[in-house]
Amino acid sequence: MTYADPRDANYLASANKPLAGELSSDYTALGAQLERRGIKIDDITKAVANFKVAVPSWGVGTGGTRFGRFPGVGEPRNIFEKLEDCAVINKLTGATPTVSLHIPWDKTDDYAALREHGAALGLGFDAMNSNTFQDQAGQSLSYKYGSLTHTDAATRAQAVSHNIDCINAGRKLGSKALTVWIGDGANFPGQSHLGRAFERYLESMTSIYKALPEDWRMFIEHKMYEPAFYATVIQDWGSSLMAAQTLGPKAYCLVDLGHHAPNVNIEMIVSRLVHAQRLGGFHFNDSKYGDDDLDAGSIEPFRLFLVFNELVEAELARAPNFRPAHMLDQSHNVTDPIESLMTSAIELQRAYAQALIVERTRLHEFRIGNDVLMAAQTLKRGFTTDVSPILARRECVKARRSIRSRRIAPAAIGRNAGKIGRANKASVVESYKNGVRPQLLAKGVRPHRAPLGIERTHAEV
Ligand code: LRH
Ligand code: MN
Repeated sequence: MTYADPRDANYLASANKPLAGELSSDYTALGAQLERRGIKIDDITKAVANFKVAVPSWGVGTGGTRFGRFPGVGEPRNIFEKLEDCAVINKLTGATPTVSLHIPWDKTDDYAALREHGAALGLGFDAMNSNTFQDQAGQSLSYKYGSLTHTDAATRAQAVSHNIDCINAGRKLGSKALTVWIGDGANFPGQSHLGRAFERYLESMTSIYKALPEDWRMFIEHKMYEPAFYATVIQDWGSSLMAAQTLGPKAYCLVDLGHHAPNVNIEMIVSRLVHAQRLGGFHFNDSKYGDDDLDAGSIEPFRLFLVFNELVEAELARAPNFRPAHMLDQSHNVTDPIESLMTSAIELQRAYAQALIVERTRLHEFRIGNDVLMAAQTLKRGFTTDVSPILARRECVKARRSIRSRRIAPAAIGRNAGKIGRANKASVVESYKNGVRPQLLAKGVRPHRAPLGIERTHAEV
């Protein structure tokens, strides 16, 4: 029995061929529409093709919530397998050539081998993420009451050296940035001195900053609450910007879309950080209530568009020091992580394309003339234009459809050797033939990932 490897170019081409006709007529129609607005569709397609976003290594496994985790079949068991799954996302979207690691979740004793493995999969490494919001086995001092801002100097020093370890690991991987998010804060008024906690933060971050290689950046990630439920030391963009400006030119502010109170105007924050020349990058996701880490563009696509509108304005204005690092930071509990991350990468491309087709000259005139409605409508027209043909031209949507219908590889079962695999082999093959995924679901089996095309001997099944 041979299995199709959706990453195989011939396979993709054969899967895409039947769709080519309808795509080119859709693309031509959209091209004509944009032409009437003075916009060249191929310029937009080229810009979207160059849009890249990093995938979080922690996003390819099932995240879970504090109430439970329902792991899928064939979950990656280590960072090497996580990279294999990230490679599938990049192969099928062409938009995710780098992976952002989290230490110690992705700790390995051979970063050179990991770098090679990544390179062999066509992947590089984006910002490293430190973790002083959990205690690790064998850790001498606990972060229960904080890490970089802990009242105990030895605990702060422990957290500082962990961050420096992350930098050293990143240097071996070719990463060029360190993202520092800490959960430090208080649950009760009075528990901590708000000013001194911030000063301890700056003192610790200064030590980490000194360890940054010349060509590295440090991303400070603010968050309103959780795990602290009264005051968080880096609670908002203001605290983050003050810290970045205090630390030095390599320090930037990272905006995780889920780290704000509902209805906060995030695009305004982006505009201010661009003005301050301290916009380091994003953790894209979506949320309705708290830090829900849902798929980007799944709840508030208009808000995502408005964020990209600010990025396009900055790009067109050639804003100084404007080099945002784009990353996804999501947690997948009820969807297939590979599909969710592919979909999210494409939703970012969509928001970017929509922002790129806004008629900026007309918009400017209506703004200067205070023609409020026409200004609002002109901006919104970018959002209401269906740019799917541009995204499809990027060969991504079609591939996704194809992987849906054929995404079965025995190795998927291999990873979960044992009863599950054996029991469902028949049903897997059945659905493969029919190319219809729901059947599997009906049988309660998730035809899940394996490093597609990497066959494990059936003996393992
Ligand atoms: C904190 C956060 C941070 C990561 C973690 C996985 O909520 O957004 O970026 O370290 O999620
Ligand atoms: Mn984040």
